[in-house]
Amino acid sequence: MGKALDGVRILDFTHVQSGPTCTQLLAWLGADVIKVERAGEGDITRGQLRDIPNVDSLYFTMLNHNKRSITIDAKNPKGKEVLEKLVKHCDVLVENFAPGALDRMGLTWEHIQSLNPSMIVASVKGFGPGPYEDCKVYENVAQCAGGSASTTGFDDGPPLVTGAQIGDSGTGLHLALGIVAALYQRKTTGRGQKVLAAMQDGVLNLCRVKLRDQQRLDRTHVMEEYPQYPNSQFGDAVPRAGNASGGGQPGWILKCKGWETDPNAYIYFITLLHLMEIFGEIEKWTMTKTKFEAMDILNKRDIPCGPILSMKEIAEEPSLRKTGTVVEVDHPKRGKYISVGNPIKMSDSPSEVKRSPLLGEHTDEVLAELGYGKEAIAALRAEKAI
Ligand code: CAO
Repeated sequence: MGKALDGVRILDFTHVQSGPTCTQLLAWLGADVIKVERAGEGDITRGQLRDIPNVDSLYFTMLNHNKRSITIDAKNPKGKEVLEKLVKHCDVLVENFAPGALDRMGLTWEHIQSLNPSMIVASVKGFGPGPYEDCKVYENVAQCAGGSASTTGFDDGPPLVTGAQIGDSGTGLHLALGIVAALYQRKTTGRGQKVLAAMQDGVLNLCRVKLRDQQRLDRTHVMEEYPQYPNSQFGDAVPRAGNASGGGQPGWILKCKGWETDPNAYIYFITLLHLMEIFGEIEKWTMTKTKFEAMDILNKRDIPCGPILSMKEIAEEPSLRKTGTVVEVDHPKRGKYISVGNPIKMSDSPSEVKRSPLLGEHTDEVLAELGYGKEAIAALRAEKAI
């Protein structure tokens, strides 16, 4: 069966997490993703948080499925020539270098346009235009600058970052959507365009309900679904809401049977009036049930709730395996590992998860597609351009 993005070629200049999340999704949707890396080290994550010596880390393998890898020294004149050929050959360039790095490589928007006017140039940056536009940014910086940290945690504690990678993976998702829309628009205009997803903006988009609450607070000075109501004071900014839900349905995390020893023996419970008193009473009951027993009983009565699942439980959950949301992948150097598959399911564009490429695994193959013969490839290699 074909794939939604069959025929789309991506020049993937991404590294670390945000950019690779985007290009991995595009690859699952069928695009041919050619990942350009520096010879030797490659994407820095190949070597970070390794669990097996000298083998690509899970950090790398789980973010770079279904891609091809080519090594090019972008600062070598001959390497630059190869890159320029790739610019002409591809539909989209995706990058998440520090601000200015692409320009310093000579790949300015104007130059790319002169080589290929229909090329879409998609970037993740930490901040959009403004006072911080030149800053380098990692996940937690974006969570802090995008409003997530100030609204996460308990009222009497410090701001907290969340384990969900909303700054990196969240922004990668936003960028992928921008690229797909730009490809669609190109069908009528014939032109490429720049697509920018700033991490601060992506996090703020995911914290949209908290900006809603800021305006409610400005007007009414209290918010009845927050745990601060009615017993403590609201200040002038949206407070941390503990485990209260961000929607109109107040909820809390309650202990279940086994909570004394199992850090994840809890259930998320949603209810309405007299919150804390009700939660207190319900918790007396949930503490007599495991979280799964409570889930079964409550769902039969149409009461929304959710067990706190550990990563171990998620990894072992048969229904997630069945849908391909959790997949087992075989890698020539590390053997079998599990990963998150494509969370977007399409009836006419199924995703198969293929292992991540070894560093430079497809250099010769891609160069041959660009028209380089064996001798030319050997010469490039001798000059360390590839
Ligand atoms: N050949 C030659 N040079 C290459 C190359 C190649 N194939 N690939 C990369 N380089 C060079 C770049 O040109 C750059 O060189 P200069 O700075 O000298 O021009 C250099 O490698 C470093 O790139 P970088 O600035 O992107 O990397 P960094 O480690 O300094 O910063 C990061 C990393 C993530 C902070 C930065 O890239 C960034 O802010 N990116 C945007 C935001 C983002 O995506 N953050 C998410 C990171 S995941 O938590």
